[in-house]
Amino acid sequence: MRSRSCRPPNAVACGSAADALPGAPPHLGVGDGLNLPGRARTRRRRSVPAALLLLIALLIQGCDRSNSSGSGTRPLVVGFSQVGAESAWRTAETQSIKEEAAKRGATLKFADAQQKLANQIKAVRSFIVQNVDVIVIAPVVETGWEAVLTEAKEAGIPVVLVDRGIEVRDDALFATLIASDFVEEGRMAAGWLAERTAGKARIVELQGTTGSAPAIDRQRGFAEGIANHPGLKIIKTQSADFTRAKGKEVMEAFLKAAGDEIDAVYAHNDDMAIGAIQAIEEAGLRPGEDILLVSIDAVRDAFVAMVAGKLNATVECNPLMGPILFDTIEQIRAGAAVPKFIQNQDELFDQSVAAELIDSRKY
Ligand code: GYE
Repeated sequence: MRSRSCRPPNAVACGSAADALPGAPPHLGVGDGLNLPGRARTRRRRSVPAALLLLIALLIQGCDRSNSSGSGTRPLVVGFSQVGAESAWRTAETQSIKEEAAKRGATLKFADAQQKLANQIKAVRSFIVQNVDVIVIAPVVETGWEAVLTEAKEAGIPVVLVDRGIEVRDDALFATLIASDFVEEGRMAAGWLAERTAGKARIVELQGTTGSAPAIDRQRGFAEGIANHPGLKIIKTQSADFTRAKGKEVMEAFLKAAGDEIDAVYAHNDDMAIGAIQAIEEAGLRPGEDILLVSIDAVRDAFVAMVAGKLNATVECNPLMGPILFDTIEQIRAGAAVPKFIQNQDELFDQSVAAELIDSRKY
């Protein structure tokens, strides 16, 4: 099944990824395995050598570490395989997860896959060897996960997916997916464009990373959204890998090939839209006026571009996953049932609200 598109009836909608879930278990503290009162007592009993006591303490901690099913008293160890650092959104997500791990005294083993599935698989295998408590993956693409997730399952290590879903036959291979509904984001972008252009525009599409859940679903959602508007036509579509540099490069090629025909750009993320804005300006046209732009993420630079009148609208995709991720991990470790899909709620912002909201944006 395609986990990213599943909408089980028990899906939890989160008003904001920054909201903590109520009733989460108390956080674990660093050094809980070697607490001070115990050591103070040993000093009073002078007959027991300090080195022996230290050895016993380390052994106790070692036994506790091997118990990965309960929440225990030792600090939580999480392995996180991140896609890379291709966009401002991605950087914000990484920062949120690192900050939350530090806040809760958890050890985060972070691996940057540089956009490669092979690197992610290697990282997950290394987390299994290190016997981490939980493995968190932001999967670069949807397919290719069966074997390594089966290995994690056999090792008894729960896997939590963040921000992108995967396609696996057995969805018991992961505990939950925390993400936005990318199809809906595409529909929202299409709805805005249909309204703004009264249903008439020749559109070029900048797609995200080929084979990734957000690229597949944002394309699908947008196509669905324009289906009832025969005057809205996609005249060119190509991947620009979610980066600014490629967004600019692909837009330059579109402008060269289609010249005056382009009325609007639909970009699967803000970074590619910002790259396209540069290409449009360099071609002597006015982004936001001669060519309309709508994209997804709602990062700070998108608000800057909207205030400047160069980007017309952006659909939010909240990257601040840290708090909800660690709440969910604590629930899994406490043995509580968690929904298979925990959905972030997104909304669309356009130029009319950009100046008013820019200072309150958190990423
Ligand atoms: O929209 C884009 C990124 O997976 C939701 O990946 C994420 C997407 C995000 O690089 O900017």
